[in-house]
Amino acid sequence: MGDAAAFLEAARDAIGGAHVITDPDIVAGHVVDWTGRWRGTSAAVVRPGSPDDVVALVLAARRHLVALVPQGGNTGLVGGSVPSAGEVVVDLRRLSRLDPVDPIAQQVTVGAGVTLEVLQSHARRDGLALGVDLSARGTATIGGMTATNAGGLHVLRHGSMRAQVLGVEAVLGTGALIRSNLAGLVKDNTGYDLPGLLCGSEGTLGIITAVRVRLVPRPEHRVVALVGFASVAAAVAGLPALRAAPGLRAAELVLGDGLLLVAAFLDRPAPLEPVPEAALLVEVAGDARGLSDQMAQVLDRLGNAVQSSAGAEDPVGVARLWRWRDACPEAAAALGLVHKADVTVPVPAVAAFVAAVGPAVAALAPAATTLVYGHLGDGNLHVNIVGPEADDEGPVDAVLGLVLAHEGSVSAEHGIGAAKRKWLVRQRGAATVDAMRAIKAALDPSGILNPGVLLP
Ligand code: FAD
Ligand code: 2HG
Ligand code: ZN
Repeated sequence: MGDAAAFLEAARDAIGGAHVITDPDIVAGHVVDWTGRWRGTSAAVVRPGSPDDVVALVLAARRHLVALVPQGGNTGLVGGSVPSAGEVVVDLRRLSRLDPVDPIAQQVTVGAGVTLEVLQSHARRDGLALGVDLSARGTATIGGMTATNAGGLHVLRHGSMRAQVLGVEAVLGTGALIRSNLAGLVKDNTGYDLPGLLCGSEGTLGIITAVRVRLVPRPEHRVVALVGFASVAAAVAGLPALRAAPGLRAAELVLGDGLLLVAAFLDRPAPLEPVPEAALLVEVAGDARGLSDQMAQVLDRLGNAVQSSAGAEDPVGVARLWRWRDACPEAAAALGLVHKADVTVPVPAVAAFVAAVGPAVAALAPAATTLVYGHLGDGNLHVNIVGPEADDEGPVDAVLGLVLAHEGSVSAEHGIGAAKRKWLVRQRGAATVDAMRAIKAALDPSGILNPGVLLP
């Protein structure tokens, strides 16, 4: 539809030919996602090095009617970062600004292309950390995490990205460069909250170039226990006992078949014997005083509900125990192409939902393997289905139908992407989606930003 050749010429003029990449071998690395489920094609990858570069690219894209897909670490799991219809990929990783941490405000401004891991080691020098953590930390970027409103492992303590983001610098689909609260004011009720709007906008309204985030004190110590329960219902019933611990930072669920799968993947014996129906990875974190006592009290309050447990207080042991949870996505991927459903249901409905998922998938795909793990404290479950062909949406649709029947959400933390567009109206209602369309039309009037994502 657009004039791609004219766009690429304008891009070369604006950001330099070295950053307009058409080499098919390099482009190929940008058009498939982490799961291999989402694939596309593109004529080029452009790599802006400054906000002004991004402005020039967006204006050129408008002029020549060429669609763009913003891309950070390409670890998104809903197909939002790959070009589904020949869009040009905008690789944002050169936006690597890393301002000094403000230790008084406990905030920092970083470029969109900075990875979570780099931000964490930067903040660590001041005894601080970003409150969001996820196992793709070495690759996922702060821009991508903001664009998806990423959640992760510590939401029950610190909230998702939207709770960390105070200010944003972004280039809207109009080509306008906005800087909204990069000073990091905690209170600023002057009109619409654009940083909040860009959080979770999945690259459809603007290209985020930098973010001002709040930081939290980095806990000096962590105490972790992997606790086995006789059932998912027993694990859910244990949540109040966990929440009573002031240092609680994670309550992650892995089912027994998940533990066995990870054991095979890591080539380790199962961590608990007998292997329980359900296990919770519990972390309390803070300064050293009293953490062991907090964990002991948690186990005490859980009482007979605990079938077995394994604990660790030293960094190596803590990391080893965490592998039982954070290796779940890799272990699932090792089985084959994974269909993912990232969902929330109200916490009291988790056990009923988990019980219903396996049969719902098996009814359509009897040979499929279904794995469920996730962030139990948030009611956020990751249903991973291996077996169906890449284009067979039936099993995931069945899972998402169950989610709505349990009054949940079809996307907890990964976003809508390309994967769940058809569910948006059912989830949010036509009037709300119309309002979203009006926002999209105002901020991206030419429809050039991620046109295959989010809105149906
Ligand atoms: P990308 O994948 O590159 O992009 C994601 C979306 O954001 C796309 O729609 C893209 O167009 C848009 N985008 C990217 N950068 C920008 C920008 N600068 N401006 C505007 N739009 C942009 N997610 C969680 O929430 N919690 C988890 O616990 C978690 N764990 C994960 C574990 C593994 C092993 C993997 C592979 C993924 C995991 N994810 C998790 C998903 C993923 O890491 C997050 O969605 C992350 O926020 C994506 O960041 P990214 O830089 O890779 O973004
Ligand atoms: C996690 O919590 C990520 O591990 C990935 O959000 C979820 O693999 C998944 O389905
Ligand atoms: Zn997750």
